[in-house]
Amino acid sequence: MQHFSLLSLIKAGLTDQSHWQRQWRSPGPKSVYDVVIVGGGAHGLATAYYLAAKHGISNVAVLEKGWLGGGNTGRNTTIIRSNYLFDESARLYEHALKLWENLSASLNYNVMYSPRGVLMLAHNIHDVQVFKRHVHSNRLNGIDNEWLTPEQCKVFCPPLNVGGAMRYPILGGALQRRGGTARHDAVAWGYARGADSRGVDIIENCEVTGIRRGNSGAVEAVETSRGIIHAKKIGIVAAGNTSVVAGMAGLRLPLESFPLQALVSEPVKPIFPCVVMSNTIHAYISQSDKGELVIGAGTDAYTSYSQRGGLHIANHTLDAICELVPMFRRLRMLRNWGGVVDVTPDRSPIVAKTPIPGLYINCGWGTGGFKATPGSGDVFAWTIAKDEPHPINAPFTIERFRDGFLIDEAAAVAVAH
Ligand code: FAD
Ligand code: PYC
Repeated sequence: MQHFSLLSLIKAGLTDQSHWQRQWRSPGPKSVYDVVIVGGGAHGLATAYYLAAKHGISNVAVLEKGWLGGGNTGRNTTIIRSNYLFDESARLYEHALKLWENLSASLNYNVMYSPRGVLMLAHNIHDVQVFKRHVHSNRLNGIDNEWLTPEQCKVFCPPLNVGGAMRYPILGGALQRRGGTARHDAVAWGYARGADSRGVDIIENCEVTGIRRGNSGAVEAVETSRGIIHAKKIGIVAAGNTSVVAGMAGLRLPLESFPLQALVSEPVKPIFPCVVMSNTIHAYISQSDKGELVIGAGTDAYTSYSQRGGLHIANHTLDAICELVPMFRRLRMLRNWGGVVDVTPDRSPIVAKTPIPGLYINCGWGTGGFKATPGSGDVFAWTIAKDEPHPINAPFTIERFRDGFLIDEAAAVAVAH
């Protein structure tokens, strides 16, 4: 029998970490690209993929300061759903959900999309009214969503505690059966592989440090830790850091950045059949295929670029989850981590051209952009390729904050933060 050292496995590209790194070329930058995408998260990679696959634009570079999917893409709790209140959001997230349904086949890469149902729990009269309003609004938009009584919640998710004296009693829930989860890093890898095979250059460890504009004001190049790279068009998809990168071109954005954290428990046998969200107590639970309970907590109260959240926020979430599912008291937590999300005043994203010729931005997904990945990449690629928005992202402009056409999902509580 042959024995291999870890080093030899890494050199041969056979460890888990190097598995994805060896799948594409990481060439030196070319002198000029048609499009440079700043940010190698799943949104940036999906954008590059659709530019090549749908618009025939493959002279594209994706520049990532770290490793692919190492930002929020690889840090989120992977909840996928399209049960947003307003028509504009419903169209955007439903477009994404439809793409999720065939994504593994389209990419020929298993992203482990699992439509196991997302159940949003109501704990007070306000929740009940808001979620019932969502159910009606979603149905008018052709999106599945249904109201469950506490007893029906218990049938759908048996570990839930629907009786007893609780601080947060379960008064019912809104269930989107087509919602679910996917494997986050596989999404980044699948899009990266698809983009690479169509000729896109993916350049890791390449931080963008400046954006150069010509006399006309149009973008011309990015300055990076690996030198200057010329580009006719630049798309910024740098969640959490968008204001910093856009500021390099002289563009101010209505964004704030907050830490958001998640935790996983030790792995256990399958016990939790669906995704449960509780907006009121800022807790989300699902079980990964490895058996870990994946638990999302709330955002920190203060702005920060730190990729870790306050311990008291995690403690609050665990308190609440142990009330919702008392058997979880016996579990140990394995690890926690944080990401940095950028949020707009109305908690809806900006996916748009900017006033600077050749500069496009995709940001402001806040705590909820993973679910949007395929739809976001698709409509952003359209916007860059045609220099005009796709009808689905047309409302998601920067100008809406000046003109007052907000898409106020913050007030609509489509997500808990
Ligand atoms: P990222 O994956 O963060 O990619 C941006 C990339 O840009 C990063 O890799 C970063 O390194 C790179 N970058 C930044 N600056 C530069 C630079 N100067 N030069 C080069 N590269 C740069 N959403 C959901 O829909 N469902 C959920 O359940 C969910 N849970 C979440 C839980 C947590 C704990 C967190 C943190 C987020 C959660 N989200 C969720 C939100 C979701 O993760 C994000 O909206 C989504 O992943 C954003 O994807 P992205 O590709 O835009 O960003
Ligand atoms: O958008 O569904 C969501 C979500 C859950 C946890 C964080 N975001």
